[in-house]
Amino acid sequence: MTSASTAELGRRAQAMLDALAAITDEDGRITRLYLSPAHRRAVDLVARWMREAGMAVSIDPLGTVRGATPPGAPGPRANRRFLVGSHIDTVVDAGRYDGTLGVVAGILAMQEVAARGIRLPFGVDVLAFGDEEGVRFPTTLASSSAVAGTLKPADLTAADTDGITVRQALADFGLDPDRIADAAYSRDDVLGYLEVHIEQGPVLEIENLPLGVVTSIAGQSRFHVTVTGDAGHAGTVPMTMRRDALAASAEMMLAIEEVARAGRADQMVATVGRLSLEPGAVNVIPRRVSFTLDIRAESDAPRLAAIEEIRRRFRAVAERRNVGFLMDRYHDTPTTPCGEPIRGAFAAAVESLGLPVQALTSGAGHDGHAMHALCDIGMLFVRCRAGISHSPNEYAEASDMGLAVEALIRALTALAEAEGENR
Ligand code: HGY
Ligand code: MN
Ligand code: MN
Repeated sequence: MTSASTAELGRRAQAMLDALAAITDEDGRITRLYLSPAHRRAVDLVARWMREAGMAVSIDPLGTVRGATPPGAPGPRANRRFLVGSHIDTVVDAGRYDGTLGVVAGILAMQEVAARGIRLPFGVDVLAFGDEEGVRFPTTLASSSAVAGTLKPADLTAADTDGITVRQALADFGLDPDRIADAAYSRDDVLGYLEVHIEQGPVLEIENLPLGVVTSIAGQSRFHVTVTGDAGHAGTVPMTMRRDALAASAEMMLAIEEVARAGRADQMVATVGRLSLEPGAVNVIPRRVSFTLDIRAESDAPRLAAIEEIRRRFRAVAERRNVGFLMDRYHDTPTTPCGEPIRGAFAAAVESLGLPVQALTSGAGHDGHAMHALCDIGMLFVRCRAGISHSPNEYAEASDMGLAVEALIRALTALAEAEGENR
């Protein structure tokens, strides 16, 4: 059987990513939010690719597209499966590689395994998740949590800014929100989860390496913060008598930045990504401000300590300025390790390509956070230009992507060989 070269695999990956990038709900930029019309079109395209790759395709109750290879070669694990995947939802004005590369790499890898006549001793499901970014709804990782069996019906009550709940959006998408339990795999059936993803950071480019093996995914906490003061006439209320919710929020945001900067040694980062205020008139003192806080660090203790320090500083600002505030945590994921045997299989695959094995942590969150509740996870990072992501300037070389597909194939065959020793 002819093997596609890594250059050919890279070309194929780039063409598929370009086709997905054309599917957006906003002209001129890539925006494909969970359960949106663009997500529906992307689901249909990915399902077609999986069928063309010879996989049995299904859409689960959370909208995850699943492509299943036939069971493995006869043996003790023929009916168990490795899961390979990532997400096809995006942020607003996104790049074309974040998430989609992991789905495309999975499809190309399985197509190539079949073309080479490789009989793995286990099955493989390729999964295209729809809610990794958590941009439309105040949830995140809903579709991979459902696969892992940790999503609760109450999680479907989260509503987007138009007041549409996840439950309603699932029904509008043609899915049955009462069947989320059907999305869950049984632990006994799953051998592990593998994800290929762009690094979204600068390390591989600095080290001049195309691939890296992930050791852990940074934990993250997300909050809605609401600050309440008094509206008032911009021309008549003296500065010393104001309860200005926006000025107070500005001081709180600088406190967030100070606390995060102090946590540099723990790779701490904190971001206020969304802000809204009321009433929003040029000559009215803002009465109410809402903003989001996303805080992460390489390990859990410093992140949790920083949250308490931020809460303490918010309290001091609120008292001094006589405003009220609420700090509502709506997402919290612990630091997630990438374990053996998958991490070792990715390392062996990278070495077999004649490349040094660069281990690195992930500051970005991934579906692996959720999948770790079900099984061991492993991630392979692909170099991306200047580490840029969540931006239309996101870019990965086709040759690096081709190496990643080949490394995924070799990681699965390494896991098969390891499997052979267990017979
Ligand atoms: O926010 C993250 O880290 C991921 O891209 N959703
Ligand atoms: Mn991603
Ligand atoms: Mn992302």
